[in-house]
Amino acid sequence: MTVNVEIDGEIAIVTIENPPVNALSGAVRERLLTLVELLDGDANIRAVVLTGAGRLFVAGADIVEFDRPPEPPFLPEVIARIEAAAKPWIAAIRGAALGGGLELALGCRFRVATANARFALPEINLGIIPGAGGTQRLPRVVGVAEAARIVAENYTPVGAEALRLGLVDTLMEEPLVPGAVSFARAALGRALPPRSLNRGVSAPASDVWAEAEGRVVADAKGATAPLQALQALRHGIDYGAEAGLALERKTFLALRSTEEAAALRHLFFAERAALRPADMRLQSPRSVETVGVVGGGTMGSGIAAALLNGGLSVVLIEQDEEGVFRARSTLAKLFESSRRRGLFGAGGDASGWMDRLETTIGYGTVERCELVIEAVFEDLAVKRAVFAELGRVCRPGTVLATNTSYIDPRLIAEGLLGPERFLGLHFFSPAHVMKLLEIIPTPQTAPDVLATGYDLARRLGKVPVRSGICDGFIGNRILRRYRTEAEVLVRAGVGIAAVDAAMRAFGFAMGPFEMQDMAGLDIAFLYREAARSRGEPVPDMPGDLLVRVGRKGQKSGGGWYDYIDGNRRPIRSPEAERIIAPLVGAKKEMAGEEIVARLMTAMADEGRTILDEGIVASAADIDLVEVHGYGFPRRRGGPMFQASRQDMTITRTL
Ligand code: T1G
Repeated sequence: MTVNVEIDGEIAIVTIENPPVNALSGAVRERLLTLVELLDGDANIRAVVLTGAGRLFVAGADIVEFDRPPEPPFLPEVIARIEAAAKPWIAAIRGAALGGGLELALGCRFRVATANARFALPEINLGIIPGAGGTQRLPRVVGVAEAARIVAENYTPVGAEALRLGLVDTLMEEPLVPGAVSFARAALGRALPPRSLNRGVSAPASDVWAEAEGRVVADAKGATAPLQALQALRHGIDYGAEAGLALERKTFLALRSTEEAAALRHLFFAERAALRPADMRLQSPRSVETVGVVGGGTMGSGIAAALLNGGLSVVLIEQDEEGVFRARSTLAKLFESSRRRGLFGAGGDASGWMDRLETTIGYGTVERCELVIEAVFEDLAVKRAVFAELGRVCRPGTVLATNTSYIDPRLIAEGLLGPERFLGLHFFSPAHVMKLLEIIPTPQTAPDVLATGYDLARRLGKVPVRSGICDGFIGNRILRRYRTEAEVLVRAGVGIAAVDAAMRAFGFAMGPFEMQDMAGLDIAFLYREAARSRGEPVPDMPGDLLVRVGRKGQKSGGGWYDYIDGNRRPIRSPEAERIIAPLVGAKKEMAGEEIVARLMTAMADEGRTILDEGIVASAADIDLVEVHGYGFPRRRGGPMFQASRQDMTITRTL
């Protein structure tokens, strides 16, 4: 780590160089504080340009430090000293000014930036709020309404938008630093603007707060930080900047040590580590620009949409005109949904999304694909037939992938020409939304083919998790255990609705029974029946009794719950309870926390078994599977994180 100083005439140039993202570690803060004193005392210096080495300005505070008590000098103190400096500081920003990086720039008298520079206060994604003046300086620079969106809603102005807001004073081309030095010289010839914190700010119309609060609470999904960020901002508007700073710091310090913040930091680092496993760091992926997708059903179309969203070209292969028509109409809907979700940027530019899609019948044009993903019916014979064709018509170097969700990829690849180029890429439905990608190599998969899977995940903005080969890989195995444990509770007399309510209160969008009604009870039933036909001692479960009388979930009009007139709202079903009664004990009251603990324990137990079998590399990977593939509430960190915290609690109480 260094913070370098160069002198250009009467201008000092201070460059933060703390790879990989110029995080404001304790050493950087210390050096900045020393420098502001030095430069203030140097009569030859009239202004200071502050910039970051490399591709971005500053990514924020050093998140690694958050697992320890805060260490002085504290960032608010450093920023306040820069803001109070006798010589004006000019922040020269390229790439990104995030979190504490934006707060540091707001402490400068001016901000100049390149057109690609992004400005954000992403602290709420870490379960905290800005802790170094962002909630107070920002509204005084850009106004309350815009500041509320940046502080509490992840609004990220870029370049020209930041200029329009007044967040930057001017945009400039590279080379940035010489431009900033010239800007500084010119600024010295004019009256300086007021320091950010001293700028006037008018209280907004009362509906601004009500609207912002409504949006923030609606989007928060139970997370506490966004609303508290907004409250800190408002406190400073209602009671003055000093009061706002005090509440901001108090709230930041309180949130920094919460379970939620620890969980979100755990996922932050796990997501980054997942993209760059140690054995892939020296592997070059094969070049892929055009991807074939075999099968235009729900999964195939979703995968095609994810590929198109990632900027790749797609050849979607169907068997007949009807299949092509169905796939194209599905893709048109997915295009609309991606555009509505803002996936094509503010301008809504679809960057030739549909132009990069070719739909075809048969394998006539598949030889131009560098990767082909099979997404046909989950049947071994059908998949084998597809790969027999692909092995024959694709170029020898083309990577071949199966999207199977539970069939052993080795069986699918049996007899395949060039098995080293084959692997499993298990997408999760809806594939253009769900971030999880389970990557399943076979023993023959070549390292550069595996690296191609990881590179595809990166380009699609997905979270890759490598899985060994077992029944259900990682996620479906844990899901089976979770559902079984939920049925064990019902068999013990705990109410179906009580279990679902407990898991919803924990943060799941749906409880296990509501979710199974949506997905279909027959999947678990058929799995258990298959095990029974293999002679395995699988006891009857309440769900089996329901399926046997045709109650398969929403698709059959009822499962664990009743559904009236096609309405998807689950209604308690006396009929279902009558059917499962032979397997259910006397009614048993169980507190929601205990229900959660039982189901978390079951998930973590299965996770530990999966780890022990070497199916997955780390407990954190299991958490990524659950959070990004199965709706595990992000602010809880995942079942393995939960278990580790319980263990810590147990250790602490022992
Ligand atoms: N602290 C420590 N390490 C960080 C970091 C940070 N803020 N940001 C990134 N890294 C590491 C990351 O773990 C990875 O490590 C490497 O840098 C490259 O990251 C006081 C309290 C900046 C947009 O939330 O959004 O300021 O795996 O793979 O895709 O109010 O990193 O190589 O060992 O993500 O090019 C607020 C978080 C902090 C920004 C770059 N700031 N970072 O993306 O690279 S809290 C953030 C990002 C705060 C103040 C509050 C992204 C990026 P490794 P990467 P990238």
